[in-house]
Amino acid sequence: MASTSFTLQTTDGTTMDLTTSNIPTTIQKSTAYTTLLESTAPVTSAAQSTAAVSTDVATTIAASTSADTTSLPATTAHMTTMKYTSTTEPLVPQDCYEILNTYGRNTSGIYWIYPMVNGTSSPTSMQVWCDMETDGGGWTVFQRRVDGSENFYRYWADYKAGFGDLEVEHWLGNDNIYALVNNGNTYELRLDLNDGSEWKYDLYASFVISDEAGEYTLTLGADIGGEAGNSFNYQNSQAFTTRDADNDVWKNGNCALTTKGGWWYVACHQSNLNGLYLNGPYSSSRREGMEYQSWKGSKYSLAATEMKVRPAHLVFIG
Ligand SMILES: [Ca+2]
Repeated sequence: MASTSFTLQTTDGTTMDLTTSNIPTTIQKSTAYTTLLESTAPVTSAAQSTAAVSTDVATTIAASTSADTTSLPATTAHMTTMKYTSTTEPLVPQDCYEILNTYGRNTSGIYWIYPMVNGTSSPTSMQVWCDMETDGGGWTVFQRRVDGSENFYRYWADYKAGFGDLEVEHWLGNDNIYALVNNGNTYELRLDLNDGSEWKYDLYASFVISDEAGEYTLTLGADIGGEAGNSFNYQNSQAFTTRDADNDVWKNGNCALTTKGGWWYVACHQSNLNGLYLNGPYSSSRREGMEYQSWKGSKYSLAATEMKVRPAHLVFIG
């Protein structure tokens, strides 16, 4: 039986043994300097996260590749991309923009990312849906509604951890969103909204939430584009509220209980994208639908939504 081991020559002259124990699934030979390790699981090996290899790594791998390693499976959209380089650039992707821009993956789908909260030393690994199509792609999606298949009227622990199906309806989870948008980059926020017949969007210059101790308080930058108005801005500076955690400013009630979502409620909302999936106009005065007031007014529940972030590198100030 042929060996499945590789030895990579690193830039500092040391060698690194890559065996089946630390190559989760595949190794892909690409152009020099962009050799990729890909897997269907999070990168957990310390060797993987610290290795640096020379620009001739592709040649090195080719020389040591045995027959059974060359037949390893092809890349799919569900694979993590990991880059070994001789520079100090990040060795694991922080977000979908990096997967697009640095690793060259331009197909929308599920990917592993490893955002690291600024000032800490260990990344938070998570799977996300990457939108690689909208306005050039590179968007990390953290909310999607599309058919009402998922229940969004949930508790604090659910919103904290995330729920749903990344392929369909989901909430990425407040802890994951916190890690993502506090990794040192400034992220712009895009809301894609559909009323059953057409899409409109709303774009904000920056989007941050605090950690759980800060009740995931929302800090939103200026509205910088889109045709849907700016109703999300009304929720700015508010803590997150769920049916079992009343952090809103309504003294005599809980907005999450009344308007049936988990959100940055004030008393209560001009947007309610985690509200009930009512799909069109509705008559209840409780305003529990997926509203975006500045576009469709109140008592109109949207048919589909996505909330997504991308580094604000395209925003020019001055
Ligand atoms: Ca309250």
